[in-house]
Amino acid sequence: MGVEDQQQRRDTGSGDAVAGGSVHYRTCPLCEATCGLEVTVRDGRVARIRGDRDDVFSHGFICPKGSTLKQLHEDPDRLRRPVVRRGDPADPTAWEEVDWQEAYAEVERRLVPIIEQHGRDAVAIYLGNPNAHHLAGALYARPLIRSLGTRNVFSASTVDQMPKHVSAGLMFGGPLLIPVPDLDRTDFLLMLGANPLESNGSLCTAPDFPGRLEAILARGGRIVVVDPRRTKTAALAGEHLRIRPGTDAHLLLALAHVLVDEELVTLGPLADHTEGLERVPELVAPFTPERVAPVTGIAATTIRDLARDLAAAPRAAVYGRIGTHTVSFGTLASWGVDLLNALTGNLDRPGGAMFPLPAHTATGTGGPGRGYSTGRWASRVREYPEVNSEFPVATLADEIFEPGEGQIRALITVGGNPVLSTPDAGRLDKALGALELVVSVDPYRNETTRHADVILPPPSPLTRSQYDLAFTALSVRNVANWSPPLFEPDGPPEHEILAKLSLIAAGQGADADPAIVDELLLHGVAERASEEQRGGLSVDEVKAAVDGPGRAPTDKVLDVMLRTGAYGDRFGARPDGLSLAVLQANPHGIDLGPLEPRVPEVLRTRSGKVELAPAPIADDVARLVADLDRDRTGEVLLVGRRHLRSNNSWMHNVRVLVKGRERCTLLVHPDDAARLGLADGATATVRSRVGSLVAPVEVSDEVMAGVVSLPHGWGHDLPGVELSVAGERPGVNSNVLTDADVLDPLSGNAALNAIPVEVSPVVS
Ligand SMILES: Nc1nc2c(c(=O)[nH]1)N[C@H]1C(S)=C(S)[C@@H](COP(=O)(O)OP(=O)(O)OC[C@H]3O[C@@H](n4cnc5c(=O)[nH]c(N)nc54)[C@H](O)[C@@H]3O)O[C@H]1N2
Ligand SMILES: Nc1nc2c(c(=O)[nH]1)N[C@H]1C(S)=C(S)[C@@H](COP(=O)(O)OP(=O)(O)OC[C@H]3O[C@@H](n4cnc5c(=O)[nH]c(N)nc54)[C@H](O)[C@@H]3O)O[C@H]1N2
Ligand code: SF4
Ligand SMILES: [Mo]
Repeated sequence: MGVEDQQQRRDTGSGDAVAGGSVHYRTCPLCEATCGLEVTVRDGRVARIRGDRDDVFSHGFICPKGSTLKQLHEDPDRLRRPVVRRGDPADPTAWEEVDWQEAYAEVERRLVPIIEQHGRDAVAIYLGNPNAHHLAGALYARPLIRSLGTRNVFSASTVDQMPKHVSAGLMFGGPLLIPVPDLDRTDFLLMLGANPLESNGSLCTAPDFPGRLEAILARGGRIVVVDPRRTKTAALAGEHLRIRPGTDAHLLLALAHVLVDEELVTLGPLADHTEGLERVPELVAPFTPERVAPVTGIAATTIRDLARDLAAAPRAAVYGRIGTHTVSFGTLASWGVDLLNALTGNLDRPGGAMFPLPAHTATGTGGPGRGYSTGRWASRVREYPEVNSEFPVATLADEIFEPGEGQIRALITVGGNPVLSTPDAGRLDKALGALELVVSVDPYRNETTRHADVILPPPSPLTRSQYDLAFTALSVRNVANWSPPLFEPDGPPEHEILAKLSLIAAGQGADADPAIVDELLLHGVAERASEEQRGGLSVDEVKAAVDGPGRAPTDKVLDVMLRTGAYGDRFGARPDGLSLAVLQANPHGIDLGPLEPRVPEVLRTRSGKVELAPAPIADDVARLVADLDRDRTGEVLLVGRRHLRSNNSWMHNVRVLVKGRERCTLLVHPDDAARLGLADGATATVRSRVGSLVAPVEVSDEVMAGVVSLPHGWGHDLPGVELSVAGERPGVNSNVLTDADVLDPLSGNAALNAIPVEVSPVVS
């Protein structure tokens, strides 16, 4: 293991021994791993952050980002007050700090006429990744969307995991019914397009993912990593299959083909709970290992052996992430993963892929549900189907540029940086510049928010309570953990900002009381709670039960969810059950045990069964068959990568994370370097159908020949950006190369990997 990995385990944060001070525990909100942090505060400042050894889930694990909550809190570039832009973003005098009331008034003054003149669809919203990591984003984004009343809803989900939502929706009946690999009990993990040694895991919440992988090997299990690059995860696993980017769906269906062909299919616990098994043989028939081998670059014998080993393993889990989702066959690959889990008897079985039961949700009631569908409406310009009430962010620029009824004229961004994170970013950057109004809820003036007319900055994460609604539902153990705010906020909390925007959008004016929205939200959950426990508390009694001095409105809503949830105290009916008060008394979290089988009651399909061959997916297989015969000679394909010390686009302003060697480099295989005349340390021009950039070359056989790799989230040198540290080494924006026209048709997810490029030396 290299130095960086060791640092990942090390238990220290900001350094020196801390004498005195008070100690606080909280969950890190920065990535999906949800590590417990121990924060020492002295003289009103963070003195040290390290891993909380007593955290029931993370047991002291921390990565280098966890301790930088201190630096983020103290970052002088973090906005403390709203700013209004009155001129060109690049002109420093154009940016004026205003007070909150003025900022809201400015939003009202400019937003309301746009709605009145051009209708509600003229205002779009983009929600970024951090919204999934805190209560305000998770609870208050929906009311905002509802008040806006627009169909132009976009989010980072369509540059990320939307294919998983679609396959889960079609197979299990709900977009959030995502099976999670049971890392701690599996004997065989087949992992495609994920690099948890850098990312710390995704759609699989497992603090100390590296340690959990090592434990698989230590107990005699196997890990096979499928990735075009020999990542740290591949190195740890010891078994690495290099795959041609964009061909995981082909591989997965070839594995299924072998299972069918060699009669290795065993549904195990699912035997009485599936529908559509009879369609599987015909769907996978074209994907013989021999035909798929030249496409994927993985030998036919290897594919056969892998399928046999998967079938033979006592407990196996197949897991795919970013590399399998952000490609044009994303939904097929996502289906392929769970199809394999099902066909090998590993779906819903310990050590296989299982459904978590988080504390804030109730158990399913059983019986068939209403099923899942997409395309209830379509986007205006490209007619992309709505998926989970969103359109692909890849088409946001189209909707801004194309004149006509319904054209987007204003955009609200909340915790997102689409100028660095979405495809054909150069075009989107221009599109944002052409809007009549941009409002951003964001702590930084960055590549996206420099286009804002008003920036409304939320206070630092250390000023809010923390409970992970999203990631407890994707977790390898059922765990509940709540952390109180550590410091007083230096401005209104984020739920209040979002409530204010909701009220403005609803026409109630900039002076309306945000408590109106708090009350609506609480009333909604209280009403449901009251109905669910027939004969129990009235709505008002539920509301009174979760009230408390100084309690944030988000925490009241959470308390209702917890108390009526699967482990809840049902407001006293189950005295040893969970409530916010119980979590408050347990600062290291509460472990609710390993995942339990949940089929069939978890299913929400119309049939009440696991749908193994849902029609929209079955129909899309023809596209994959056609791709088998595509001529690929001479292709050079671009893929992305993540580094442990970064977090998408927004943590490059933390000096301790960006020091050291340049990380925004183009990885090129030595054979390609020789062929293209590229030397290590030289610069190369990379060109795609939509854009080009110049990046420093790092020659390495880490990547396979015919593949180049560039991380995303860089390119901080745009005029008007106020990130002093990030600006020192801006890097380049890889998404100027990704093509907004190439997406996964079923989910609308952008293809951010497997981008055809031309690479040539820069001649100086
Ligand atoms: N080429 C390529 N592109 C990719 C990817 C890839 O692998 N390759 N990955 C994709 C993935 S998985 C994702 S999730 C997206 C991310 O895409 P985005 O969500 O658009 O981008 P982030 O970089 O996460 O930007 C987060 C923004 O939120 C702000 N922020 C941070 N904390 C808070 C907070 O508490 N409240 C608010 N309101 N704002 C906050 C930051 O300042 C920043 O502006 O990028 C995608 N883009
Ligand atoms: N340090 C850090 N941690 C993060 C983030 C971060 O930016 N930095 N971002 C967070 C977010 S928002 C997310 S969604 C998660 C993502 O978590 P992961 O999915 O683990 O993300 P990556 O590290 O990008 O790993 C993707 C891998 O896919 C490979 N790949 C690319 N194309 C293909 C392909 O066609 N097939 C296959 N099989 N592999 C391919 C890449 O080489 C790379 O190794 O990480 C989260 N955690
Ligand atoms: S792994 Fe993720 S949750 Fe854990 S400390 Fe690092 S950033 Fe925070
Ligand atoms: Mo993501």
